[in-house]
Amino acid sequence: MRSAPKINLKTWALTIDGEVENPKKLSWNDFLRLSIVESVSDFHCVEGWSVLDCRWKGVRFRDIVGLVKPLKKAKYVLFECADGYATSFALEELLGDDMLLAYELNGRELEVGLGSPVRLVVPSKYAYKSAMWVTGIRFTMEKMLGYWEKRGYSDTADVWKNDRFLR
Ligand SMILES: Nc1nc2c(c(=O)[nH]1)N[C@H]1C(S)=C(S)[C@@H](COP(=O)(O)O)O[C@H]1N2
Ligand SMILES: [Mo]
Repeated sequence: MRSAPKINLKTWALTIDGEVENPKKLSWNDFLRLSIVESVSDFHCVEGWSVLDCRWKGVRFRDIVGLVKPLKKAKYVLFECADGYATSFALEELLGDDMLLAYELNGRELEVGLGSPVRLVVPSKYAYKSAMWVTGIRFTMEKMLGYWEKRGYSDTADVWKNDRFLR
């Protein structure tokens, strides 16, 4: 885990690009104008702990998809973070109701140490897939491996299949 980056909301931007019809660069205010939902889910770490009933508030990833309109050839999504961290998914894995770009947890704005202003929440995957301090979302044709995935952690990271490390 790298240390939390200093982020100024006045200059913060979320860049969404790659294989999409409508690339976007959202300011903090643009982001808050997207449709906001709440979603309660559990959070599982690959090291064995879980946090149950997290009440996240944010924007559904699916709505981001609707905004930028990925091209047919976009099959994967890479999340890039202000601290240099990255992780990626198959696009189809991110379309569920509880995949959020979250900015609040249990009624309070995220603290910097929890990924503020925006972190990804993907409850079906181990926590290393939940990118904090997200500043870039890139739709790609090819799979791009993330930080831990390059270092031997499972790329699928499915909590229910116990996909922790490459086997
Ligand atoms: N940007 C960024 N996101 C990150 C990480 C990181 O180092 N940088 N660490 C990951 C790992 S390994 C874990 S276990 C979770 C920790 O999230 P938590 O502190 O909210 O439990 O964040 C994930 N997201
Ligand atoms: Mo982790």
